[in-house]
Parts: sequence; C-alpha cells; structure tokens
Amino acid sequence: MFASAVTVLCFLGFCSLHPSFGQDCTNRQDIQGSLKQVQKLLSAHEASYLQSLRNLKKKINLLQSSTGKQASKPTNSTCPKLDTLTNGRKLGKSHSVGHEVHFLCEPGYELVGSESRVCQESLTWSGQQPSCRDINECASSPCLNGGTCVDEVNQFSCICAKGWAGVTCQSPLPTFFVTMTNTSAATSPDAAAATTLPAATAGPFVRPSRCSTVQGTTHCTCEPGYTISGRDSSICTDIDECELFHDGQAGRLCLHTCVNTAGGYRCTCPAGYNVTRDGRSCKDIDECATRQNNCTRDQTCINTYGGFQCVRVDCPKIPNATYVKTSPMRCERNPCPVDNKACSQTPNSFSYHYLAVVSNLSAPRVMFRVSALRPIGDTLRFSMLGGKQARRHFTVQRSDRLTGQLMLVSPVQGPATLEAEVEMSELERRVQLGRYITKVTMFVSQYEF
Ligand SMILES: [Ca+2]
Ligand SMILES: [Ca+2]
Repeated sequence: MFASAVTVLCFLGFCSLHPSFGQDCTNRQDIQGSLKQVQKLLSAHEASYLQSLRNLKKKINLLQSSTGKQASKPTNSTCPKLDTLTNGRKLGKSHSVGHEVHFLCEPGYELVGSESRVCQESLTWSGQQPSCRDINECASSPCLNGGTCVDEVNQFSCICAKGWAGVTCQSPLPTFFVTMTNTSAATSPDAAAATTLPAATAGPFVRPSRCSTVQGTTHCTCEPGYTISGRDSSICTDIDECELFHDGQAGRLCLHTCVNTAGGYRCTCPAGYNVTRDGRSCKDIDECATRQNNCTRDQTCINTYGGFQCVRVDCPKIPNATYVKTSPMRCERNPCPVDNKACSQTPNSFSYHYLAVVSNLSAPRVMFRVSALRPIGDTLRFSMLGGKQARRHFTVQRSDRLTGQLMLVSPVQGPATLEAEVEMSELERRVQLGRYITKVTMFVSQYEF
C-alpha cells in the first residue's frame, strides 16, 4: 500500500511541475479521482499510525505498572547478617532470598555444622551456624614409648618419657653414666643426683642447652642440629635428620643411605660409588680410568655403574670359515676359497660392543645403531639374533635406509648382563652379498643411579 501511495504522489508532482503538459492533465475528473484515492490512502495510514501509537502507549503503561510493583516490594528482602567464622571463612556475599553461602575452615580445623546455608523466603537462613574445630592430631596416639601428645593447630608435639627423644619419642637416648666421686657419695642418694646432670650431658648426641631468663621467663636454645625434645629444657638432643626428612616433600635427603651423626648427618654410597660434591648424590667410580681395576693385558676394562668388567674378545670358531682379529673389538673372516659357498655364507665380520646402563632404564629407547658405510648391494636388511632373554628386552628397527637400531623395549632390573646380536645383511637382486654381526653386551647396574 505504501509503495502505491508513493507512485500516486509522483504522478501529481509531475503534473504540477510541467504545466505545458496541461492538455494531458486537464481532465479534472481524473485529478479528483486521484486525489480521492490519495486521501483514502492517507486516512488508512493515519488509522494504522494511531493504532501503533495506542499499542505503544499500552506497552509503556504495562512496563510502568510492573516496575512500580517491584519498587513497591518491601526493601528488606535479605536475610540477617551471618556471624564471621573463626578460623575459617565464608564464601558468598549476597544475603538475598534464594542465595547461598558456603563455609570453609582453615587447614588444621574441621567444620562442625552446616557447610552451606540458603537465605529462605522467610528471611531466615537454612541450617545451623557452623564453627571450625581444631582437628585433634593426638587422636591417633602418635607419641611412642609413653610420650604425652600435645595437640597444636595443624600439628602436635610429644613430651617424651625419660630416656626417649625424637619427634614421636622414637629414639632411645644414650644411657647416662653416673660418675661417682667416692664411695661415700654412692651411698648418699642426694650426692648421686647432684652428679647426674653434668655426666648426662656429656654424650655426643646429648648436649646442654643455653638458657637465659628474661623477665622471669626462661628461654633455652640448642646448638645447630640439636633440639629440646623432652620435658627437661636443660638438655638438647641430636635431631635425627634421616628420620625427620625420610621421604620428605623436598625429596630424599640422600640418594642412597642417610647416616645420622651427632649434630648433623651424612650420606653414604654403595661400593663402587663416591659421594658427590653436594654430599647427597652418588657418582660411579671409573675404575678403568683410575687404574683401580685388575684387568690383564689381553683384556679390555669396561667401566660399569658401581663396578667394572674385564672383557676379552675371542674370535668365533665357526665351521667352513676362519676369523682374524683386526682390532680389539672386531673379527673379520679370512678370504674364502673360490667357489666355497658354505664359507661365503658365513658372517663377514663380528663386532663387539659393551654398554653400561643403570637399572630400570626407561623404555623404549635406542641403545645402539648399526650403519653400512659403503653399501655395495641394492638392499640392506637388519634383524636380531639371540635368545629369548634378548627378545624380551630388545627389538631391531630400521631408522633410515642405511641404519638399523637396537631398541630397549622393556626396562631391565639390575644387576644383570644382557646380550643381543644385530645382523645386517647386504643383498643385490635378492642375492646375499655379505653378513655383518654386531654383538652388544649390556651391563645393568644394581642401582638406578
Ligand atoms: Ca643428627
Ligand atoms: Ca664403575
């Protein structure tokens, strides 16, 4: 309808702007008819416009009344303020109807009461006001040998019975020797008691504490590595660092063995290892480099983790062929007589390799690579020879056209010695040109370091 109204208005404009075309527009009746039509259209527009306005007015009224209702609601639609949680905290700030708040206790405390509360329509909170209760670390009776447990926030302490020390009173204190000055003193209990303390504090794991009294309160301190663990604050006992940091979060104190000493501790390593400079770790001793081995002249010393091996390569005895040692770790076949097919099918060479690895080495990993330097055939094949044990731990794969690799496929628990043989065969139009054997011996250490 709108489009047609525009057309009619254009037509009228055309008549008024171009009076020279008067003869075409002279028919008054036509003009009257057109004007009537336009009038009709305008009336229809006016009606629809008014209707739209009425609708808009209605909507505005509706909106006004609904917002008015909300505003007129009681402003006090929140629940009363909640008490703060001692040693805990409240999650959620809104106290309006339908909203929820949650409660959390600090470490070392447990929540008693409602974990969460909802602000109800009745403007009251659901559930009970919670509280944070100190967890009783003494509940599991951690103090040993008659020690008394004192519950503290997130921890406990033990008051040890006489003769015991340590965090959980687990360590016996060294026996105290009473020095008797004379026979008369021995018969007098008072005199004996008087001599007990200096003698008791003489042992290396027990030292006297240094005490000072400030404003009537006595404070006692110990030398580094010592602590007051008993009821008697005049005695300091050695801290057993090995026990205290056993399987600690920061890792073990020592890689191998921790030895507690008076006022400290030290790490020790198994035979064949030295303690590293940091005092914690163990480093293998290279017996081959330091001449701490007893290998003979015709043997080769192979350094292993935690020890060494003396190995001697003897060329294999195989029917139809003879081998000669061309280097300490390699044997090559002597030339075969012409047309001796049995000889030409035997391996051209045997190479020997020794690897030293630690126990439980993660797998899979490449242990060794065999490559053809100057291949003469058109094909190289790599395969594994050897027994069941070798097949359980190793596999041979091709890594590129000229290289095969010996892969460790499952970790080996040491101490162990594993052997694997990798065969590389060279072919030309499927005819074998040569076979080359590499024997790999792997010495697996007892420890994982
Ligand atoms: Ca110590
Ligand atoms: Ca070694």
